[in-house]
Amino acid sequence: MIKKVTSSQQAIELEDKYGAHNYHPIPVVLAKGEGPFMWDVEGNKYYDFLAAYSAVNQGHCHPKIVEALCEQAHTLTLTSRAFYNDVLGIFEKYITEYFGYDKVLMMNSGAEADETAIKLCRKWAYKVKGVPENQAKIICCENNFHGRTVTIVSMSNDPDSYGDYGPFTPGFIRIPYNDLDALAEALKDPNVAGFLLEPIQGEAGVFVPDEGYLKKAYELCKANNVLFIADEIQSGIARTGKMLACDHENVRPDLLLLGKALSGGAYPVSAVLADDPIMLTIKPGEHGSTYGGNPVACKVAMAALEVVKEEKLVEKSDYLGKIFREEMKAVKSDMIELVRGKGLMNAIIIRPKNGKTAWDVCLKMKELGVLAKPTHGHIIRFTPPLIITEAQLREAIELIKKAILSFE
Ligand code: IF1
Repeated sequence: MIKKVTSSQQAIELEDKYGAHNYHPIPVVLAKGEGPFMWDVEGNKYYDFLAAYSAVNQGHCHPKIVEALCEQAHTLTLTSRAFYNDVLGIFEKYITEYFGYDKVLMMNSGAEADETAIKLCRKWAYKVKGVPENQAKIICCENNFHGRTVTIVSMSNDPDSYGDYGPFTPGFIRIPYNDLDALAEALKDPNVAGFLLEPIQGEAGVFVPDEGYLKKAYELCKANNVLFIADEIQSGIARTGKMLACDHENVRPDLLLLGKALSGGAYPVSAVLADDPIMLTIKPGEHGSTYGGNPVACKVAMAALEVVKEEKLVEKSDYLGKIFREEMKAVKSDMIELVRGKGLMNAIIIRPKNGKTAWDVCLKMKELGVLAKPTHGHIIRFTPPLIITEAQLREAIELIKKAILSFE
């Protein structure tokens, strides 16, 4: 059995031969991570400016999170929910007080959190709002990304996400993002039970809605007895310079979806938070998951959330994000079409030049020691771990500038 790859090339060949071809990664093979850094098989060091799409906000292999993982892994890893255990209730109290909700339903992946929210919303529609059976509708947004299950891609307008995966789940109304008139119109349908959105669209390329959009959208939903469902799986946990992106407008979602950095990149953990009138519509045996809320997941997530507060990641994300956008906006290159974002959730829209694209910029960045990856061809997302220091951020910014200016 191969115990360790001897080269990056060998690792790439193994994946090509034995793994599904459902990704096209940047050609780098990582072997170690620590804080804002990763090292490849040959020992080259990189700034990680993706942070696993904002799952590693606390930095790679954070000692406190790894310690929590290891300690519980040596004690009790999984009981299933057929029985109680001595960790879940403690964590449920911790996370519901942390975010200010009555209850939490623990799952594993972000997609499972979205699926859970869709089921909770429909259950609430029939049991509380009084929508006729099987008539509940959920409003979603153009260019959304909520995961990759068949029901979730039923909401998608991205052919890469939904292509050849039909037949699709009915009951979704898709409207333009950041468009209150479209929302008001869609809300006229009495069978609408929920509005599911990303407070900042991540995969769409860090699309920040107009100031006031979230607040007004929330108010429109309340006026029509419709649940406001915030998918904060990417935008949450201090990423945008607030604990939640909804906090920028003091909006308290009826359903709050968390994942990714909820566990600091150490373990798959996701959660849906809601108050009793919504959460208690699901009765025993009506939803669940083998690993959902397992003792390791809970200990890891508790440590990951403590790190956010102890290391003041909300304040750091806000302060460092302003530096990033200011520095990148000052770059004199016609390859930079637009710089946008909030906190350390940013993106640069790249204007192709002499046939060079965002992909070429990312390859050059890799050469210089910074890792990021384009989305939708021409947009590069920059989401470094929030524990990066100002000095490290400024060093990485110089390397990013150098990569872009190398095409001048
Ligand atoms: C991949 C994208 C980002 C998410 C939001 C739910 C989920 C995600 C707002 C589902 C997951 C991940 C999926 C990952 C790459 C990454 C991604 F490029 F796919 F679209 F971040 F933008 N809600 N996003 O961003 O969470 O089930 O993955 O835990 O598919 O490679 P998950």
